Amino acid sequence: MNFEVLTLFPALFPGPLTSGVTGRGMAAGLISLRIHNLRDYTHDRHRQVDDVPYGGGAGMVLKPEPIFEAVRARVGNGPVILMSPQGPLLNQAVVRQLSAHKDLYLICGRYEGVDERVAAHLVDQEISIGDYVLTGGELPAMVLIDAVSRLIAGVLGSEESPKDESFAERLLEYPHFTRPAVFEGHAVPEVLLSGHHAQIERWRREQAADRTRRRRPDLLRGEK
Ligand code: 4FV
Repeated sequence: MNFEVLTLFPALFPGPLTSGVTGRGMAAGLISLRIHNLRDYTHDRHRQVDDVPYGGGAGMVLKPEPIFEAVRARVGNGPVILMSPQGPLLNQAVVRQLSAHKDLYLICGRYEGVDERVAAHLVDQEISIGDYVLTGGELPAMVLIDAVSRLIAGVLGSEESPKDESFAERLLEYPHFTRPAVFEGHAVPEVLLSGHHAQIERWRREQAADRTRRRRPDLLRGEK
């Protein structure tokens, strides 16, 4: 999987992605990151990437020209995604869909946002990581890269497994326990020490369903 990222702050990358699973995935050549500096697609001596909003109002808006030029010069031919609060929320189903592509191109907004003609006439989809406003699209891009990378074959080592994890079946995950069997008087559930796999599997399914019912009933109703 090749990730291309268009950003005003290329130095933020690869950042946290060099550690752990994604770091190993990059070292193994299973995932690659190509960072593009938006300013490299300007041609005026001020290298202008933003301008005042038509209609007035505070803040600045990213201009369309450098973004269109950058995307048209891209290496890959997978989906072009604008990270933005206006997009549908990223979830595991969307992550799974994106992981089927060979490459993804991620556009990171800054300031008040990006000229609407980018969303309307250039990108394949907008994606939001949550209903809150960040200072930039770089952290959302890293979140998406991390989540998608986990599903690339060979990226997860034996100590992790994408199998039956949270949201795979729209359920929260069952509780995990490890040694010691008793910690500060809190014991691990007996069934997990029983070695009785069928009973353990049933307990885990019940736990996942129960905590989903209590904490995230929206998941059971299949709400987006
Ligand atoms: C965001 C989000 C987000 C909006 C204005 C960057 C900021 C600034 N992106 N999910 N939530 N972006 O807040 O994806 O341009």
